[in-house]
Amino acid sequence: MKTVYSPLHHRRTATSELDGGLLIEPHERPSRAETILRRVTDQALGEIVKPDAFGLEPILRIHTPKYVSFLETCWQEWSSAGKPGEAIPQFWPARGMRQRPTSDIDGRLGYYALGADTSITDGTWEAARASVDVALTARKLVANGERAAFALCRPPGHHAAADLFGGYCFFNNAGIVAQAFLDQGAKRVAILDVDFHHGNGTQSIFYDRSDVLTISLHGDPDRVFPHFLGYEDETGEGDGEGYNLNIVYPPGTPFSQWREGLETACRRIAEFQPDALVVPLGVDTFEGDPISFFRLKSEDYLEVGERLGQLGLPTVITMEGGYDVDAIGVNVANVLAGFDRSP
Ligand code: SP5
Ligand code: ZN
Repeated sequence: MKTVYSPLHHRRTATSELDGGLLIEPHERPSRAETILRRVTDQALGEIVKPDAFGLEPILRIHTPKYVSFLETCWQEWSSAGKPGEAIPQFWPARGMRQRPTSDIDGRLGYYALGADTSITDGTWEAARASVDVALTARKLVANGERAAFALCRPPGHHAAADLFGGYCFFNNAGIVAQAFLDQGAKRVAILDVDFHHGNGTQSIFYDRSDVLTISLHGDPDRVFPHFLGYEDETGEGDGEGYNLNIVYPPGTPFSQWREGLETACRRIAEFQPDALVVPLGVDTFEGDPISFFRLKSEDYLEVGERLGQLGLPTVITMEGGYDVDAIGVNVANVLAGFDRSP
């Protein structure tokens, strides 16, 4: 399948992530995308395509105008306030607090943040915009008849909600693609999130809707980020009741166990009869991932791709997490190759 890629991802080159009480080099780094690009090129999996520009309109179908303009101006406000480092949120509207500040950048930053793992830097806006364009270009390829397309998105998107950034995400690329399918005439779209972490942003965006089925397979949030969402009793609300499915796993989960959830997910999708499928793909399920706790092996990703392909749906795959940079290229390319070889 074709891969959509933009070198503008390099504009997202943060230097600090708060982890274990230290500011470390972020796990979500530019070499991730470069390693994937090299592998899909070397394996000749398909043409590498540059993105078209889609503007803000499809983003504003998912994200609030205030959030979008905050992201656009945050770095400028932060740096012109004379702050020496990257914009890292420190203060939140925690329990018992009430107001929403409109002036001070620390107050606004905390309002729109879901965690302190993600800084805002010079170039973050440009890279996040380009990442959406990559995703929407992959969608257009599929709408124009490709069986599937791979959006090599960076930064990732599935933790970003309508007005929240964090978990290394700013715009919900997969959600924007799903909404674009609907806006172009699809009746139903399924999103199957196979990243190690719960797709909290995607779940929250579509939680009260029955036109988008959201499914996420992930590490038990009682033990791991995003901590406060992603439990199995979250099944949707209102019209969306029954249209969200969370499948959680404990530390040490091997592929033999993980694939049972994939099978459950695929059966639910087939029953839903969507017009299109979006797959937020993280390979942080890999046994060597530095921040995760599943035990998938490189060859397992071939079978993951093959099972996704067997659904027989027009499919957009968006890149999410995966932090073992040495293995990320092989693992992602295996998913794509597995998909392509499925009948
Ligand atoms: C897109 C995606 O995969 N985002 C994940 C964001 C996770 N951020 C919190 C990471 C906390 C890492 N703690 C690491 C402990 C390492 N021993
Ligand atoms: Zn992840």
